[in-house]
Amino acid sequence: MINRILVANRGEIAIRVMRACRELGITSIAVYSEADKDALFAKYADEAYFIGPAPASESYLNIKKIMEVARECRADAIHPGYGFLAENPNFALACEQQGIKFIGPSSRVLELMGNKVAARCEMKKAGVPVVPGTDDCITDFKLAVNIAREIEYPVIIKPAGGGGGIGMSVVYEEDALMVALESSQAIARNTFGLPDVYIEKYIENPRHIEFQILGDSHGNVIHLGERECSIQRRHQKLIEESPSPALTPKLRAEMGAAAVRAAKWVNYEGACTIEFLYSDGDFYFLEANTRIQVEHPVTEMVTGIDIVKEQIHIAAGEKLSMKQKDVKSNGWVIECRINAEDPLNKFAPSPGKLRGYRSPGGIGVRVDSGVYSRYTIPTIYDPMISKLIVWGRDRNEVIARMRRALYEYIILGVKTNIPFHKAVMENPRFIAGELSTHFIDSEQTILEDMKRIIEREKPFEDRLSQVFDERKRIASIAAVAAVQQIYRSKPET
Ligand code: MV4
Repeated sequence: MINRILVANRGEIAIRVMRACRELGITSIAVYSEADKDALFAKYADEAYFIGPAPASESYLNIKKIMEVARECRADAIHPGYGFLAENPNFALACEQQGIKFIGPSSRVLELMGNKVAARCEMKKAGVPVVPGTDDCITDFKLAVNIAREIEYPVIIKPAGGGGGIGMSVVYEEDALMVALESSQAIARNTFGLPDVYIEKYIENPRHIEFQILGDSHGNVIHLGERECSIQRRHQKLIEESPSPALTPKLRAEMGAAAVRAAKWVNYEGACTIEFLYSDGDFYFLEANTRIQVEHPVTEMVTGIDIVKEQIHIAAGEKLSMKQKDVKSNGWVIECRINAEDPLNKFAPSPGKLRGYRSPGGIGVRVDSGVYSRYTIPTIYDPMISKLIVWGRDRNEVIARMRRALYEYIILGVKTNIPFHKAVMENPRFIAGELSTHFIDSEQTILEDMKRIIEREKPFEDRLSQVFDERKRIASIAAVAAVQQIYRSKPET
């Protein structure tokens, strides 16, 4: 039985986990840093403990301190959220040793999947398609030359120690291989403490399609369908959707079966994501994410399944509450990540005080957030304000609804990427479902569209700033009035 869960994370994901706890009658316990004294998650929790200074290394990454609190407050289990310690085998091991249930896979699986060369190797053995490439780390330059010749240029060099694009380098010809290898190894050594790199055939214009997996401690594994996350910037996902416009039922079944095979092969317990590159009807295993992901609500909204609750049931040793045939995808879902960043200044972080805040609502709209009106977004952590997740019966309806919701969203005091999302929701290629991981770079008009949208909204924003004055109490009414005026002055299409 799990009665008390310590949430070793902050922000919206901490609240997301605590909401599941509340529905299950479980006591939620927050840990918070100096920078999060006013944060919503620390107030939402049933209990909250201060764990240290603002830098994550001294608080949210401090295994010793968090385990100390977990012992003192008699937590049965720890939910790590995403980021921070979520995929740290040492943290999972510390939990295992102290008899506190880590809500996630075993330290052994974290270790295995954390090494991308080992993961690739296991997936090959499991019969999951991988990109042509090396089965081992590159030990010498001659070997690298031979392998690259065999798989043919372009190739991509990747660090074994980490995903996320850091230290990756695309090589188009043999002359550039040596320099690229050395630079990747240097970056890998510095960032992951492991210089090992490996080589794969470079897939030029792929889509990123990932499958949500649930596995219980009795060996049952199912998938909850896919999410397409092709719209990214610098390896940061900005928009995710389900289903993927690229998949046919046949491909979905094949990729889903491969993802289930992958998880079964390592006896996966908990929720995880199997990432694939997809191009021209072919798909290749990329990485396994051994945690709850930022974009998990997309799957929740399209299947109706509460993934965090399932994680908790699985951690308690229960069997999955549904079988593969019970999983049904209904309609279409899009998620936009709303960040405090300046879209006209290369999306530089723009933290600060939210002088006015009103989130959208209505049918089919979900907002997962850790902020509130007049809250100051700390500079020291990532600048995500919220995730706006919208459901529609089909893709056209969900796009129209997302646009509607984006225009209802009032955020004053910090710059946000909402204009970017508005521009994408009216982009012809996006509307046609023609996505790829190079979408943002290849759509030249998005920047111009954003500028036009921002210009158009300036007068309303100035007026809104006045009515959101702290002494006034009519902010919501003003917001609704402004929405109508802004939304109606759409571009002449
Ligand atoms: C690739 C690739 C093309 N070919 N591997 C980037 C982050 C990491 N998760 C894997 N990444 C890629 N690996 C091969 N063999 C292209 C990318 C890639 C990418 C992947 C998913 C989403 C966005 C991306 C943006 C640029 C490159």
